[in-house]
Amino acid sequence: MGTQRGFATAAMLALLLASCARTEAEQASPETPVAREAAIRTAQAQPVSFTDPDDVNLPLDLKTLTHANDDSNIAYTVETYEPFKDSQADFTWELDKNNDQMVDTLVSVEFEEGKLGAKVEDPNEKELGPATVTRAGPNSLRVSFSRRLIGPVATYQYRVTALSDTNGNDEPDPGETDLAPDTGFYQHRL
Ligand SMILES: [Ca+2]
Ligand SMILES: [Ca+2]
Ligand SMILES: [Ca+2]
Repeated sequence: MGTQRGFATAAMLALLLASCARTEAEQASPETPVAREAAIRTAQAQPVSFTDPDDVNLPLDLKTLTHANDDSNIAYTVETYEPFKDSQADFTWELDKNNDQMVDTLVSVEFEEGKLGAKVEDPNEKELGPATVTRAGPNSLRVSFSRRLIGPVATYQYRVTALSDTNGNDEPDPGETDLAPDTGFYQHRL
């Protein structure tokens, strides 16, 4: 009697253990905290892209805009419908950090002193820090800057302007710009 009961208890225990092990295995795979965090990081690093229509008869007609970020930097790319020379490049990203439709920070790329340059400024043209610009192709370029320059925001919105200075006066005039998006802003969730 005693042996039988002992055997039954052992069998029950074995069953119980087996079912526990199965449950644990199911829970462990594939959503471990490390895997989940890695997945989030990968998702954050994936560029998000937007398309602007072929809508202006200017050398710089915005086509594709992307944003991406990692823990320390934000990067944008711009692609136009036609190839452009370094000397024609004039792009500005206008960032609204507090959702009041007013621009708080500007990231600009211009051809100055014989080369492409980029910087981060406030609306009064006070330089907040450097940005790095590289050509990504005959129709495109990439600019990146430190996240520290925009402070601890979790999300912000931005729009992009391309200036084709067709009258050569170094100033934006009506009919010289392409704006993306045409109204409003793109959202960037950091
Ligand atoms: Ca366009
Ligand atoms: Ca604002
Ligand atoms: Ca002009």
